[in-house]
Amino acid sequence: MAVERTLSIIKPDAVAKNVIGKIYSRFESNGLKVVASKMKQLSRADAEGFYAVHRERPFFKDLVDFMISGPVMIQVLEGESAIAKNRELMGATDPKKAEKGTIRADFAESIDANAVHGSDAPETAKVEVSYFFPGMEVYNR
Ligand code: IDP
Ligand code: MG
Repeated sequence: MAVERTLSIIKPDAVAKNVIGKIYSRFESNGLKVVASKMKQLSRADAEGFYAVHRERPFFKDLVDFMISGPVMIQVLEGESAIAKNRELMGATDPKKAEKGTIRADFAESIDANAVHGSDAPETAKVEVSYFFPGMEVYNR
């Protein structure tokens, strides 16, 4: 077990629903600490750069349009196995397939508007944390 840092985003749908606090509370009651945070209206360039790995996917334009449709809340979470723990709390990408009690099952409507983002591996966590919090130290191996 190792203490890790991961990047989390509360997407525009969940910010608009006024459930930032409810989602933070899931993190806090499951051993994850918010160690950096900011609310931001992403530009198209911000969102395209962040999701560059999905550039060739058919849903890329819709994803970017959605991510810039309103402000997002961006945070770095820290804790034991933070990357996997956050993914577990988030639930499956498609909220209809997400396990009961997960953030996506409870707060998301569709695969497009699915409430949260979370890094999926140590390498992506490192890149994603520095994308929004340049200079922040990450030691994930
Ligand atoms: P993840 O957010 O669970 O890691 P990814 O496969 O990395 O899922 O996809 C990134 C985001 O792109 C998803 O959260 C979702 O908003 C969107 N997305 C993924 N697959 C589809 C799809 O088949 N249709 C529409 N949007 C999708
Ligand atoms: Mg992903």
